[in-house]
Amino acid sequence: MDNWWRNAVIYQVYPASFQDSDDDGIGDLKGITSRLDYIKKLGVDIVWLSPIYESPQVDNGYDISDYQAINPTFGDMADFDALLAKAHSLGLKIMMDLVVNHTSDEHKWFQESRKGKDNPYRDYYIWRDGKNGENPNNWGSFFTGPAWKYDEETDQYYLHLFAPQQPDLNWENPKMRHSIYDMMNWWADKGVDGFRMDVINYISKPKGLPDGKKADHEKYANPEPLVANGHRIHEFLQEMHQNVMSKHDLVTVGEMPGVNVTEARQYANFDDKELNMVFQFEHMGLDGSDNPTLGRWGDRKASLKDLRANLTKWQEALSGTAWNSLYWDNHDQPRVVSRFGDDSTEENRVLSAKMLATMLHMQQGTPYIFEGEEIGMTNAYFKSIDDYVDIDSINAYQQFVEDEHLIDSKSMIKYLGLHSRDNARTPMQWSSGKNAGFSAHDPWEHMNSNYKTINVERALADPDSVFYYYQKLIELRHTLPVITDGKYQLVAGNENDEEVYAFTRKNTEMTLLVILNDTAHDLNRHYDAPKDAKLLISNYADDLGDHLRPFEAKVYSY
Ligand code: TEU
Repeated sequence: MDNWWRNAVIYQVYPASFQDSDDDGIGDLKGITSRLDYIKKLGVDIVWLSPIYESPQVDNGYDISDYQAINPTFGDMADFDALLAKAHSLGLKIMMDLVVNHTSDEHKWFQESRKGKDNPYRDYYIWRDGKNGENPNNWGSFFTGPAWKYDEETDQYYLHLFAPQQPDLNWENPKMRHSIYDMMNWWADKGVDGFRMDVINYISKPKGLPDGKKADHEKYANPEPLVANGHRIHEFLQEMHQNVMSKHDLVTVGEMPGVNVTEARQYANFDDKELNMVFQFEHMGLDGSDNPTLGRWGDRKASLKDLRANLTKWQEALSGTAWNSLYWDNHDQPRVVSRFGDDSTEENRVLSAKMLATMLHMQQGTPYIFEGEEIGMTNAYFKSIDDYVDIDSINAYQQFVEDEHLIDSKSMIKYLGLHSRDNARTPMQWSSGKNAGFSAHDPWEHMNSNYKTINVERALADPDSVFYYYQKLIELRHTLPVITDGKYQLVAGNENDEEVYAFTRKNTEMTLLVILNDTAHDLNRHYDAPKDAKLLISNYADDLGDHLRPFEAKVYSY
């Protein structure tokens, strides 16, 4: 239980949207370096950089064409070295995004691979013959359409679980695997402190690549049940650990759609054979549509009951065995205050952002903060499909509205406003000045129109801001061991409460009682805390005991 990252807090930077230093409308490394003092002020320990590598940017850098070069719009390797040095001088660690389920189709390995069946790089990717002139199997891509692309050159198809420009690497090939480990060691030798591993539980594909299950009206099967947590995944991660992680002091987190607690206990086990922690997705799947074909494209809200049951399940199942990562937001998710909170008034935005922060930061695990979350940035709610730039949003609109007529355009615009990845990717709101101080140039992605009210400048000037609340939560984690090691327990009888979430954290020295009003109204609840219990943190200036005000969050210690 003594690893340094266990009481750390991680801040995610989405490079294109953080800070532009050369006024081309796209954020860059120099921009990030210039804002490291701000990140340090928040009090976090580690900065996770979404991909900064050379990439044609079909999927905003998750399509890498050279793992050992910097994308020119972000700067060059000297800029990276300067960023790393400045971060280290401030006591901040740097976690890199590692995207090794697939590369870009412009990566030299793929360029070679497609040249011929006997090319030394052929088996770096997954090539198959068609079946009667059709795709090798019925898998669909996560970005709509089939997961296979025909390549005339050799009359075969290659697998791409994401965009056609993101061919999947063949992890069955030991040479390919060792090329990845060499690359990881190269970065570790350079001094980076960890890796966030993109869809890492998808790398082991099932033997024979069998068809997936699909409903009759669906064209393609969702491959996730077949590719997630595949039969060789633990072997591959253990091999990676032996070749890379065991040789350096690194923090690792695996992004794992479709992971359950049983698998997570093995991936992130204290025996330290694979990864330090995983990003699970279950709490991100509680809202959306009731129609499985539409997935998250709906407007059903998550209930407190479901959310609490899920968070509690993960707290309990990993306790004492493995380590949780805690997150609400990232570059793929809508803004938490718009999703699980209330952004309809300024007052409720601030209160609910703090309440949700308390809910997450008082749990056991390593918390992640996505840029802008710490000032309570909201969804952008763009009004037209032309405002969207994310491939996932554009393709979903195309499929469900234009091609299949499953949803009308007005509804889909509403659902995009609730769930599009673009909601997270609007530029960071630094000030009320032009383009929120992000860039003098019009940004690559529209600003959220509320930047004059919600921005860093205002947050830093207001002692009651969401920013200082996050700062306090982080400081508490760093000073009170109970937040890291205390046992989580729901308050008896709380499991069916539809309005309030209450839990305790307890170690041998201290107990914390966390009380969260998840509604926009006043209510009463009685919880037993000793008379001399101290109010550790709250989003209200005073304490009315059993009377809870809208979105009131409070933590007692005793
Ligand atoms: O995300 C994996 C993933 O689960 C998403 O692609 C998800 O399917 C999508 O956001 C719809 O919810 C990772 C990255 O975080 C994402 O940005 C990349 O697009 C994707 O992998 C491919 O690299």
